[in-house]
Amino acid sequence: MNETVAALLTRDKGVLAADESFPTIAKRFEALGIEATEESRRAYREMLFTTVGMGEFISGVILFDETLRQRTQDGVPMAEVLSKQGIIPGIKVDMGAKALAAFAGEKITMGLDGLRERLAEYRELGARFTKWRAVIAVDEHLPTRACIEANAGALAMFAALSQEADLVPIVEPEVLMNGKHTIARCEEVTTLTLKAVCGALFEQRVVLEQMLLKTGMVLSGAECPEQADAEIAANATLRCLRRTVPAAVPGVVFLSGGQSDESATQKLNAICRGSDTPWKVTFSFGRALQAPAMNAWKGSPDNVIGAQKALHHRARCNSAAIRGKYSAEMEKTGLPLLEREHV
Ligand code: 5MM
Repeated sequence: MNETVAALLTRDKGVLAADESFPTIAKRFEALGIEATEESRRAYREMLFTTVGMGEFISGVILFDETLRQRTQDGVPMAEVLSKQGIIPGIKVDMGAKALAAFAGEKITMGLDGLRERLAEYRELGARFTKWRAVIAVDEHLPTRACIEANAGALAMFAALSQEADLVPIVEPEVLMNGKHTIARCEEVTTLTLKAVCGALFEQRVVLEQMLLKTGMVLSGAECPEQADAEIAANATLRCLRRTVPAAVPGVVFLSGGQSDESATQKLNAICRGSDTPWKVTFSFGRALQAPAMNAWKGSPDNVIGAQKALHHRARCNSAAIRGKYSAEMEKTGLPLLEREHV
């Protein structure tokens, strides 16, 4: 686990979240007129993972169960394709967020039943880390203490079981950005959530040194009329994390949460620029890394190179951001992708 943690946090690299469940990938494909089938999902993920040079900026990829069992067109297991690029395969092990009984508008993440057995199988299949996502909705009255506590408990049990199976857990409590709430309210909710999650991790004897925390940035709600800029968001995010996340946690990786790709990179840059933190900080974006690639791909083999260039470009921009070296200029001057080779 120590090696996996160190490799995931390799300087200048971050994690690609490509673990969309069936409903989520179907929604993303549908928006582009792509039919979601086992084959189209396979072809899409093969396109992502065979991007030449991706290993320069990406240390790990979070996979969905189906993908970990799939092979490329040439018959190479997806986990092996990633390993050949020097990228560590990981796996989403939760079974999705479902309605929390008696708490309208709130969700609890499922998947603890049978988890011990599934983890053993995932390790056999080549995964070296795991991920579990909890979602916390924000409005005037939400979240409730009960929802935060229930999700924190499940996250901690998932993390303990992962470590028992020699897999590094990525613990992801996501405070949703949907809503009209202010950045101050987001900071308040994120602080309460991270405090509860870190408390539960401690109670469940999770080894903090052998896990990563995946969190959202502290932002204004997507429908809030007053949108805080990158500097304000970065200060609020760092203040919140410093108050809640023990220094023993080796790394904090950010989700993008529905921000546009460039905005997520800009805010990551502001967080990392000149900040002195006890944990390493990097990205673990899903949409903000994949959106331009998926838009370029559109389900056609003719668009593979263009889509890979788009992924490579975003990975490179985010790598610059974690060094605090990203600028809007980079969006215009993307380096050409190397000629496609067999990886
Ligand atoms: C890639 O999206 C992940 C899977 O979501 P579903 O379980 O709903 O299909 C998601 O967990 C992701 O790993 C993180 O939330 C980060 O993704 P974003 O798009 O927020 O960066």
